[in-house]
Amino acid sequence: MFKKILIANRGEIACRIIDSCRRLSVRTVAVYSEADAAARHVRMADEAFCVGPAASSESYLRGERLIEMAQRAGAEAIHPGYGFLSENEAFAQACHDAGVIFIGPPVEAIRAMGAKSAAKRLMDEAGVPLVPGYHGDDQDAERLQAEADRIGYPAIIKASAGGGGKGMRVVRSADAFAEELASCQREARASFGDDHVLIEKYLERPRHIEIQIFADQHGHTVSLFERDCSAQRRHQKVVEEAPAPGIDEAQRARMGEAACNAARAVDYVGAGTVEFIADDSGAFYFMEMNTRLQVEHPVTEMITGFDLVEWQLRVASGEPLPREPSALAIDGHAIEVRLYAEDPARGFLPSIGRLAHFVAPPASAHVRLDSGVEQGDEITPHYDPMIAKLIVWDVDRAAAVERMLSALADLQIVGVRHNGDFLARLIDHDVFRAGKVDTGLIEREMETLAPASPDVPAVFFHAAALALLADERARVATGASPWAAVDGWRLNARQHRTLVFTAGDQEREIRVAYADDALHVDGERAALEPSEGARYRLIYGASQQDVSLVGPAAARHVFAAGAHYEIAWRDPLAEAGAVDDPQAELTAPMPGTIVAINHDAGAHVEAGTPILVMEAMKMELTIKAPASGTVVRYDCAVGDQVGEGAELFEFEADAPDTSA
Ligand code: MV4
Repeated sequence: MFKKILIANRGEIACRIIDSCRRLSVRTVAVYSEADAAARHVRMADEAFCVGPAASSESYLRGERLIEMAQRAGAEAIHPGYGFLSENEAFAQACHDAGVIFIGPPVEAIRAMGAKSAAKRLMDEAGVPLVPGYHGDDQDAERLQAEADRIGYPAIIKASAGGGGKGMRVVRSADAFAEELASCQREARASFGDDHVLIEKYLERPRHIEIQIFADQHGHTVSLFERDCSAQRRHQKVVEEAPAPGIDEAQRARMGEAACNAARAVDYVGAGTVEFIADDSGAFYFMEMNTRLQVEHPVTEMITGFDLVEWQLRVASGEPLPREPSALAIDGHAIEVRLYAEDPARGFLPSIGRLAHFVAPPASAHVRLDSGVEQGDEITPHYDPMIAKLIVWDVDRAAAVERMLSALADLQIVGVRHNGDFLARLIDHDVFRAGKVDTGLIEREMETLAPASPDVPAVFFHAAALALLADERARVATGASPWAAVDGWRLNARQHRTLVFTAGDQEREIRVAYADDALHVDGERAALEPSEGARYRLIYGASQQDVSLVGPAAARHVFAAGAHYEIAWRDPLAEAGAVDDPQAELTAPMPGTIVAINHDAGAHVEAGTPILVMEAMKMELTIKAPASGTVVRYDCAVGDQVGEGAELFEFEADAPDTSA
C-alpha cells in the first residue's frame, strides 16, 4: 500500500478520498486553488499546496504542476478523483513518465474509450451489444445520410469526441438529416475541435443503467453490479440507485458479463463504469465506458459493503482484487441524491453564497453524507455548485425511499437556495416510488414536481413570534435595546400585542399576551425551550415539537416537521420610517461578468425589458426592467467582473399615471 498520495481534485470527492486514506494510514497531500485556501479538503489533508488562481484551467487542470508537487511532497501516486484530469490520457501518460503512479486505468484504456466511434467498433468485435448504427471513419455527408436511411428514423447523431450528452442531435426524418448533421458537426468542432460523428438508431426514453466493474493487474475482472441513473435533467444525474429496480438475476448476469467483456477488450485495470441504455424488453446496449470512479459510486459501496477508493488504492499498488467473485453479493438497496445550490423555481439557476446554516442528518448505517463543505463555507461560482451527496441504505427499495424522505426532511440549509425539496418531491412521486424511472421522467413530470404553495402551518408563525419575544427580552437583559420599554407589558397582566409576520406572499397576525403568568400565543399557553444549537422545543397548549430557528426576526428561517419557511416580522417602527424609493438600485444576483448592455443611459423602457446580460457560473442571466421607467445611469461596463450584490445600474420607475 502507498505511504503517501496526492489528490488532484477538490470538494466532496477529495474529502471522500482522504477519509479512506486516513483509515488505511496513507498520508494525503491536497492541492487547492486560491479560492479554496480554506476549503474542507484542504483542512482535512495532512499537507496541502496552492496550485494557482481560482479558474480550473489555472489550478486543478495544471497537470505538470500537480505532478511536480507530488514529487516534491514525496507522494508515490496521484488520485485524480472525477472530472478535471481523471480521464485525460496525456496526464496519465505524464504521471507514468515522471515515475508517479496514476490511480486509474492504463493510458491505452483511457484512449480506447475516449474516442466513441472507435470504442464502439471495438465493443462490437468483443460481442458487447450495440444499438444498430454506423461508427465508421467515412464522414462524407452523403455516406452518413445513406447510413442513417439504412438504420431508419428516428436516428441520433453523436459527436465521436463527445460523451455525457454533449454534441447530440435527434433526427426524426430523412429530410431533416443534412441540417442536423451540419449543426452537430459545428458544435462538435467548437466544443471538441473534432467533428467526427457516429449515427445510431434513437431509442425513446431509455433507462440509463451502468455497471461498476473492477479489474486488477493480475487479469481478474469483476462486476460490482448495476446502478440506475435514469433520473436526470439535461444530462445531469439527479438520483442514482443500486440495484436497478426491476432487473432480475438473469439480466444482471448478462449485463455484468457484457461490462466485464468491454473492460477486458481494452485490458482495463482499476475502477470503471460501463454505461448502457436499456428498454422495457430487457434489451441493453453499450453507450460508453467511464474510465474513472463515478460521482454515484457510494450506492454501490452501500449495497456491497466495500470501499471502492480502498480497492482503487490496492489495485494501483499491485495487490489483487480484495474479494473472490463468489464473495460478491447485493445487500439491500441504496439511493443517492445530489444536493445542489440551485433554485428549482428559477430554472435551476445556480445559487451561490455562504452556507450560513447547514445541518444534516447524523451519519449511521442508513445515512451517509459526502460533502466538501461545512456550515460557514462558501459555494463559489468557480466550480460545480454541488453542496453534498446524500446516500441512504435500507433492506429494500421501499424502505430506502422512506429513509431518503426522512433524511431530506432533516436537512437544514440557510444561505443558498437548494434543490432539497425538489428531490423530496421526486423521490415521493408515484412514478419514482413504482420504480418506473426513465431518462424522460423529470422533464415529463416537471409540473407535478413544481412546489405546491400550501398555507404555511401555524406552528411556523408561533415559533417566529416566540423567538421575537425571546430576542426582545435578551436585548432588555443586556440593556442594549431601544425596546427597553416593551418588556414593561410583561409586568402588566393581560397586556397583549399583535405581531404581523409574512411568509412569501402570505401574511398572518399573531396575538401574544401574558395571562396567568404565562405567554399566550393565539390563545394557547406557549413556550420555546432552547435545546442544542439552533434547535428548540416548542410547547404549545397540550402539544410539543422540535423546531429550529436561524437568523434575525426580519428574515427568520424556521424548520419544523420536515418543512422550512422564511418568516419575516414586519417591524412597525422600521416600516414607519421607511419611504418608498422610486429609484430602485438593480444589483447582481451572483458574481459574474457583464456580457451585454442593451440600452443607453437615459433610455426609457417598458417593464420586463432586458437591460443587461451577465454571465455567471457558465450561464447567462438577463437583468430586466422592474417597471416601466428610465435607466438613469450604469455602474458597470461590458467586460466588468462584478461581485454578488454589486449595483449594476440605477433605474427610475415612471410616476403612476394619474391622468385617468
Ligand atoms: C442515446 C439515447 C437514445 N438512443 N442513444 C445521452 C448521454 C450519452 N451518454 C448517451 N445518451 C443517449 N444516447 C441512442 N441511440 C438517449 C440518450 C439519452 C440519455 C442517456 C442516458 C442518460 C440520460 C439520457 C438523456 C437523454 C438522452
